[in-house]
Amino acid sequence: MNDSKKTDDLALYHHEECPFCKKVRDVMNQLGLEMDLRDIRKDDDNRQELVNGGGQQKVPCLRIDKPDGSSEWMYESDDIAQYLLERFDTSNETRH
Ligand SMILES: N[C@@H](CCC(=O)N[C@@H](CS)C(=O)NCC(=O)O)C(=O)O
Repeated sequence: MNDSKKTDDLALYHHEECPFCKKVRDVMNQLGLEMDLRDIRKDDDNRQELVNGGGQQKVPCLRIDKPDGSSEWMYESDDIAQYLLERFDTSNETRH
């Protein structure tokens, strides 16, 4: 995977039955991203991490780890999709 698709600083809290989560996973697949997926129904540690870190037990939530050690917890599937597209979608870039 080239550096432009690196997602080491990202994790998606989700569960399989959630349609908003599916929407985000579809965008990830469309962009060819592999990401740390943390299912909150299959693993209670993931659920607790989400509640303790983000403050709400709501999915999807994208965790963005910052270089200074802090994390941003992004709720709302539309905001997450837009963030991923802005950061990773290179299909409209002009090639020289
Ligand atoms: N507007 C939100 C809706 C997310 C949502 O309703 N997720 C459900 C699961 S499908 C959930 O986690 N609900 C728990 C809650 O809202 O507290 C989005 O687009 O991400």
